Amino acid sequence: MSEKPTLDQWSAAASKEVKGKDLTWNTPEGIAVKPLYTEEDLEGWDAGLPGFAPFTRGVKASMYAGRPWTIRQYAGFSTAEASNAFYHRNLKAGQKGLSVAFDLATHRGYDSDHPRVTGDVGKAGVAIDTIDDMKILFDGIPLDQMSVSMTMNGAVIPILAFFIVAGEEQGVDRKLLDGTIQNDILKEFMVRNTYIYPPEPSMRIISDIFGYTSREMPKFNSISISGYHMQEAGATQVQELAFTIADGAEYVKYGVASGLDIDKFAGRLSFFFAIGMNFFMEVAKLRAARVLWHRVMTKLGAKDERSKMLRTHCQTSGVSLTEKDPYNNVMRTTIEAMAAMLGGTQSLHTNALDEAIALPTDFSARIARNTQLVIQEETGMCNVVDPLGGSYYVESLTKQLVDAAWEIIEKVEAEGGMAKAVAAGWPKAMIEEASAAKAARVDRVEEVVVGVNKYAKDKEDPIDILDVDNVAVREAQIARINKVKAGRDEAACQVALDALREGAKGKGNLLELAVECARKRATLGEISLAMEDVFGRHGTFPTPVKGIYGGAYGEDAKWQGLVDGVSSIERRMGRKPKMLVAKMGQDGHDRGANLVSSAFGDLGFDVVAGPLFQTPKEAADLAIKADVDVVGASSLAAGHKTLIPELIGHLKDAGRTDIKVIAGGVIPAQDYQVLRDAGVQAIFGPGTNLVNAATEVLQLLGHNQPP
Ligand code: 2CP
Repeated sequence: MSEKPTLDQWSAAASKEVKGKDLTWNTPEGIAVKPLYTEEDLEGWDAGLPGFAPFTRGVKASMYAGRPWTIRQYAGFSTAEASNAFYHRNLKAGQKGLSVAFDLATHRGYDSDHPRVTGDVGKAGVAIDTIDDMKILFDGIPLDQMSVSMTMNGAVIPILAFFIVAGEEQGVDRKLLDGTIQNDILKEFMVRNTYIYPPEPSMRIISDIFGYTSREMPKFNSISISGYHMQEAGATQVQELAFTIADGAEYVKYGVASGLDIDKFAGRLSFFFAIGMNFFMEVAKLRAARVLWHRVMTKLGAKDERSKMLRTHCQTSGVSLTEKDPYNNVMRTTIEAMAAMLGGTQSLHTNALDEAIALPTDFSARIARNTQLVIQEETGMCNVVDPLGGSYYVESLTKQLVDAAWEIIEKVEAEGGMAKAVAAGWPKAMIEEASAAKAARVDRVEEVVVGVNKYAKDKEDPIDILDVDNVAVREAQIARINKVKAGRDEAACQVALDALREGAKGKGNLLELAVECARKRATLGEISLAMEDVFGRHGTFPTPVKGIYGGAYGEDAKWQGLVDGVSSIERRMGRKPKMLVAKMGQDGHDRGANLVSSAFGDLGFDVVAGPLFQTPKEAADLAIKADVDVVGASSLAAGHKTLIPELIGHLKDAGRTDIKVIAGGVIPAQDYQVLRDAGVQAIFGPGTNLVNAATEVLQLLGHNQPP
């Protein structure tokens, strides 16, 4: 019998094959992934069994062998009628749970008739202004039988109140309402930006919702603690994991401080993670998350095992999708969906292939949904619980992620918890640094994106995408708001709103008070404003990170050529070229804007990072006041065709046609001509290489010798 080879022998053989090249892969998380894992890597690690603490291998003993995860596609289109029809079609085609996407006006607590939201109504989700909209949204969908997830954070009180009253008016006892509300404000302050109120009252709102739902809606998940948006904003998997678990710990502490018994509400806390392209890392991340949550909740004093069990929704990664060569997105989403299921998710959204540029069409939504159906029903993958359990690599990675995330969680704890850390700003800064570093890796082709920075097609064929006529949607919404207001008992409505306002000043349960407002037909904007009168509206200024993007280029000749170009413009103008990076409308997605600010700042531009949520007039006024040479309008939420032409109009009215306007973000090729006709001088779609973009901007500023 031949002798068993040793690890040293393997190492020598591998090294010989690759002529001594180091095969270690250093991931962005700072984890050194070896080319081989063996049982030696599992020392001191026991993954246990599924259904038993700490649930490393899954929260249920039988997992998908007993019941597969919920196919829950996130969707919302323009009006309640259109969305309702879409939900019915999807449920008929095999979807199992609903997940509502609201438009940004609704997220930010504005009715559709508010002047700040002209570009946002019905874009990127459904507009909900009144209880009537909510009733139409769920028409023919029995709310005691269908679990409904609602992605709402800022205007969480009126939306949940409308949902409860829509149930009441369907004859459904709220004890039977099943579903989830996102209700996760800490990550809004960190990365997603659809907050309304300042942090303290926002945290009170969450405790009030925990209090009300644990008492009145025992089947309802009161929060979806979300790391998804962190990864979308550029966080590494370790950052996503650590900050999400730390957010969860903070909510539990607030709930307990508000007088709730931990085991009365913790069993209904749920989570939400992004699943990107680093396949095994994502599988390990979900397993590590369950270990970490069990540890945290034990420390916080939970006794019931259900309070310590991390149940999660997952969504395949939006930022991993590309506008270029878009059918590659089907493969990306399939791989990500497999990572989510092998990690043991409870519920999953698979992105449609066109989601890098628009809301899905029926065609693309069908492929996305069928991706999950094929995995569930054709592959046999669901029949074995945690099939990657025991993999040396996956188990070792799980352990490494637990350890790496725990370090960050302990740092957060040492500094007084996540609310304090968010206020101090360092988690956001860490994520933005990771984001800038990633952008540089992709632009420098150190990270491959097939069809974008490698193997690109010579000519792209535009695909059919969905376009929403938001003028028509807005008019229809305004008509319904007026109808609801005309038909209500005005005095009774005002009494309910006054009671909510008083409750905000004192200690009343805000959700309970808002349910009464919804019954009396108060609008979403009115309910939000009653609280805003007391709490105020929160605003922030971006603080772009410095030196990370540029630092990655170092002495690179092309980069240095651009730096010299900026210097030559500076000599000619007697000052640095100046750019306003503008975010208009209620679109809080600031990853693109922050990246542009960082990269152009590193090149030597004087960058004015404009505040979020400006109107086109406010952005034009700021551009003129700051006397910029160029305005870069960043749009990631489909408001560009309304907002950017308006901005140009205001500059023109002020006689400042010399200020150049460029546009970037999620702008489909189909919209380029409209924008060019309006006067936009350069357009940068998703996946733009920032060095190439800067070359074009320098040319616009008269620097005609591109490096
Ligand atoms: C599950 N069950 C089982 C088994 N598996 N029973 C026996 N054997 C099994 N093997 C039971 C569960 O205990 C539960 O009953 C019921 O079946 C439903 O299962 P679940 O696992 O709770 O699934 P779910 O109802 O779909 O709930 C999943 C989550 C929930 C994760 C807990 O919070 C959720 O659906 N979240 C979705 C969030 C979402 O859609 N977010 C959209 C984000 P019991 O309840 O009686 O125990 S939008 C994203 C965009 C990008 C944005 O945010 O902007």
